[in-house]
Amino acid sequence: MKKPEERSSDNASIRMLNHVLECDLSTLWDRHEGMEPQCGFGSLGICCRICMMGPCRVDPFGDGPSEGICGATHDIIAARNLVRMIAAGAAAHSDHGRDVAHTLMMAAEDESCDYQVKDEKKLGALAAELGVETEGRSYREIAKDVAEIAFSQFGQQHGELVFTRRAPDDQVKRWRAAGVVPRGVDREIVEIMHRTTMGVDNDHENIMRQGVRAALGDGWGGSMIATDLSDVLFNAPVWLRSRANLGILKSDQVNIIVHGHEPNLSEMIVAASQDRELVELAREKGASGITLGGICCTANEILMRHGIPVAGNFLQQELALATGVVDAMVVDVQCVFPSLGKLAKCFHTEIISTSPKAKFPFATHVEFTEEKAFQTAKEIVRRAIDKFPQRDAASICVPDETTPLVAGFTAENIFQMLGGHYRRSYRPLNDAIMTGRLRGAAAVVGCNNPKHLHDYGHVAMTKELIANDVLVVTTGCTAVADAKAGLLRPEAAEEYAGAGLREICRAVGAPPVLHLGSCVDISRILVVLSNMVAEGGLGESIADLPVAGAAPEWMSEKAISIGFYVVASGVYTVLGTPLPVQGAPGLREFLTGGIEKLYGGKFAFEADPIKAAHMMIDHIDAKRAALGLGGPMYEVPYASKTSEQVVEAAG
Ligand code: SF4
Ligand code: MSK
Repeated sequence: MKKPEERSSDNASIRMLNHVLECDLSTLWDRHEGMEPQCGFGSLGICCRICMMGPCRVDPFGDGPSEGICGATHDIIAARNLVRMIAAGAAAHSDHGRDVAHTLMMAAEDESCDYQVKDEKKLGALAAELGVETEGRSYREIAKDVAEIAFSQFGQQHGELVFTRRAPDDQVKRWRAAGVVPRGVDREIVEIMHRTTMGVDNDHENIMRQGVRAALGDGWGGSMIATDLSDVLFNAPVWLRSRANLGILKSDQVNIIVHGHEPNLSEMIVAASQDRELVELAREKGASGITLGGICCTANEILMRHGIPVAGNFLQQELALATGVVDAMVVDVQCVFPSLGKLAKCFHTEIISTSPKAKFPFATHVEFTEEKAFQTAKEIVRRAIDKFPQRDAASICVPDETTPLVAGFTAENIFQMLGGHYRRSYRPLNDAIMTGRLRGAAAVVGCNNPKHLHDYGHVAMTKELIANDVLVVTTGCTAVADAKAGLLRPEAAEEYAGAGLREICRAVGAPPVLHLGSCVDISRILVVLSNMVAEGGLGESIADLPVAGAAPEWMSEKAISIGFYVVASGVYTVLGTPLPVQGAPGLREFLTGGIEKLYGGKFAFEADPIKAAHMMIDHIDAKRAALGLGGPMYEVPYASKTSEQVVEAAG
């Protein structure tokens, strides 16, 4: 069995892993080790169970069968499996977007609804972009039209998703040439399921074309709708300070953790946890107050808009329960372990499921409906308060670890931060890249995965990038890992950044790693990239920009969908765990090579985060050279081959 330090690089998690060992509790790390060796056919992507003539497994070494019973080859089998994963990931993000659109519609139609439009400025900007008439109309009428347009994007059968207009013309031309501009979010997902059923699409590149189309429907459709309409309803984020890690839980307070993804629920829990009557009730039960913390992306949603502290990321969900001070863990959808209910039985903690789409063993189900949102949120908080006196003092272990952070960046406010008060545009960012003060930018995003040392990949890669004057933007569980490691503090620029990035951070007071929100907020990164192209001087398309992406510890089907829409938007993307295509040479070759000709981006696979960071920097330097830009302004620790050539060429 691996030691705690071999499972996590995060001090609070190591402390908790020691504690769960002492208490003889099992976590996902134990289950992961018990599962080894994992199925090679599944890992390589060459097991097919699409029809019941099978399941079929084709041999990766050429000794056994080279075709399934129907004649499907390695490439066909792996491509079908992979696009079905894209379909699931895109569906998850997009269903989230649909729920937010539903909430906006309710807020528009019902004055007494618990949800109301909070950001009229963002609503106005969105209305103008979508061609919604605003003159002489109430914000409710405008919001209703915006919500209608958002709804239409899911079921649309023809045409192009409206937010694809945000992409640079050159990128859209590539999509049109490849026939992958998404028509409707749902349509592209359904077509994947049709094309991959037995005996339909049997050309791996053609199968992947539909995968790209559905993924673009996620990034430039469902996820973008989720982000923009959440901003309208709950306010666009602003920069704020908060803290991260399990030490935010307080032994003398009622502790509630919200875990999952959709802000419809978490926003109401935030309001209910601050309700005066409920805080008073908590005091009557002997607590000094109510602490709310988040796990996974719902943590990022309430951090970005309210500064609510983050309890942890994906692999910390069981460790949070093991502290013995979580009175209720409230979950909705996505990334929630089915193991939580069983583990919670060892403590006084109540696991409360809330979505009709997601029920869990040993959880109490309190169905959350937008129609009775605040009332239900109060009921949930009350349940947590009732649990407080039942804690077992002997089983309490709260690691004394929290780290300060700055979060709350968006495509709209990032340039204000980087441009300062007097240059509110993307010009300073582009200028910094053109002069070499910034070498480029990178998005480091994604989950945790027990196949990797918890958080190490995120943090090591991010430190290597910023040391080399690459500005990092982050979302999801990477953002939480970086927060815990102190990389979201402005002071981190002094401690870890190269001289060029440090100068910029000093001038504007920004951290060297900018937290842009949850996984659906990767759509904000697409808008940032489009704005950089529109600002001028860095090429005609996203594919020309000196930028790269990475997901060092990804695990989710959603991450596959994200990877595909990012690559198809022109970004070179390095994954810490390979896509399940290693047993399919033609498909692997296409995704790491040929796909670039179509869209400008491609995948690479590298488990070592430092090597992966260097691959990203090599790519960034190659893009700089292609734009005719010089090398980095200051000496940097990693000089890529390209940067040496650039320096030589510059004399
Ligand atoms: Fe086997 Fe073909 Fe059926 Fe897949 S679709 S299970 S490869 S027979
Ligand atoms: S929560 S999808 S583990 S980033 Fe978005 Fe974290 Fe990955 Fe879930």
